[in-house]
Amino acid sequence: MRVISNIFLILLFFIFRSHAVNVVLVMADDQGWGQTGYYNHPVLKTPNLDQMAKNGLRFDRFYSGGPVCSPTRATVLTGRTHDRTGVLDHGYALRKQERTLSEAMKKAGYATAHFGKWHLNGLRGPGVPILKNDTHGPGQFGFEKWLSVTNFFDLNPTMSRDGNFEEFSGDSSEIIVTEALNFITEKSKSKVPFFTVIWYGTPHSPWMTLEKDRKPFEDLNEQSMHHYGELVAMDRSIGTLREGLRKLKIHEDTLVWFTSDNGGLPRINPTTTGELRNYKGSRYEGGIRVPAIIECPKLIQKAKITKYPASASDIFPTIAKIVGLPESSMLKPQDGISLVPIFNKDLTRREKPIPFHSRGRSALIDNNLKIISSPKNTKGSKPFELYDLEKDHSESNDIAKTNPEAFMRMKSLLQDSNKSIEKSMTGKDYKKGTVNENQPKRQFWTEVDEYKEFFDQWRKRPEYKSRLKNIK
Ligand SMILES: [Ca+2]
Repeated sequence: MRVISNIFLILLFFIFRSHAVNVVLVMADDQGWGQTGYYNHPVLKTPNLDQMAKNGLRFDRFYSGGPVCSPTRATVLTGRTHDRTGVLDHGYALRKQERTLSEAMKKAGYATAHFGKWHLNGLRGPGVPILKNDTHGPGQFGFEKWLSVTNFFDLNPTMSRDGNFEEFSGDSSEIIVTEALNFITEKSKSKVPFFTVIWYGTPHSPWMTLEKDRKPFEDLNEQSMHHYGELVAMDRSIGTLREGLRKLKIHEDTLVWFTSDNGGLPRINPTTTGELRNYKGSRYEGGIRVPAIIECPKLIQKAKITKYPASASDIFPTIAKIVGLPESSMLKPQDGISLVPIFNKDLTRREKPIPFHSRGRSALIDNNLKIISSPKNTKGSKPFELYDLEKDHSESNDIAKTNPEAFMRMKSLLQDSNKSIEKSMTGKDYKKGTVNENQPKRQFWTEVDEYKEFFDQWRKRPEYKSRLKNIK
């Protein structure tokens, strides 16, 4: 009798597992809000992203976690504004005291894997393969398998597979999607649900492309030609991923969430941010508003475009809701909300504002209103600015003085949010109430002893050449 009931339980387990929603998070590195075909970019075509948008939920107002790369990655994995997590800027390490989405998914029985750019281990400089004994690599945050580099990577990269260095040839986006599909295929065949993170190094510098990809942009300047060529390869890899899921017949049950880690770059022509103000690094829309699409036929039956303001901080609570992760898997305070209610309903008003806190500056978005605050004596900035994003797409008309009521309300929301974030920064959210002292320092990998034996071999590589030029 007992044997029969055990078999029954095992059967139930497999039935549950084969119906669980798989999750694939995909993120570009420096793709601006304006750089998609579906926004009618003047030179770039993205047929695969367009197709994905046509079949899913497209966000027109999606915000990155911060104005640069590591911060947004920290926000994606924790559901929290990056300053709370110790990732104050690019190249800072994520604190081990945080609770991550990857750890929660692993605990929930998902097979977990990370592919591509990591940038949460405290190392700066062009991406190098992550060391096996890195205390803050993907393996330390719940990823069972990883093929990763510390930062941006490009054509013919050298990467680290669970700590072992490997050379690859070809476009970096295509390489990691092929590898991710190998992982997905294996898990899908053994009926294990999977959580796969694909973080591209594209279209970040150094810009290097295959000839076929840069060909349509030969009339542009050298930099822009390669930059746009990289996006062509990235879009093609999105097609490979979607087709791969269809071939495995798991696309209905797999949620793919595409976005970018920060706004577009300056000095690229034609422009990267649509008509938004400013670029990567800024709290104006050009620095933080990014493309985003969720595709999951099982949960989003009817394709649509939403103007609902959403953010990278919503990724964790949304996945938690879908998968049924316990409340305790998310460290409080959380800055995001579950977006599941907007999957099949036309909601427009967001109840919880979206906060930003970075480099001593802050901002807060509450539906159409946005307040920006800069420290005293910041060159060219007022202490407070207020914009109505619905009427003023390019943030050119500061309405703080003409709308005192709205201004006071927004200022008070911003001050509350800043207070809460500043409290988190000192470690008050952690059990012991302080930050662990052994945080890795923010440094270039050229200062790390274990990398020194590779310097001679890497000097010739175009991505490392300039960094190693003056180092023996
Ligand atoms: Ca970036």
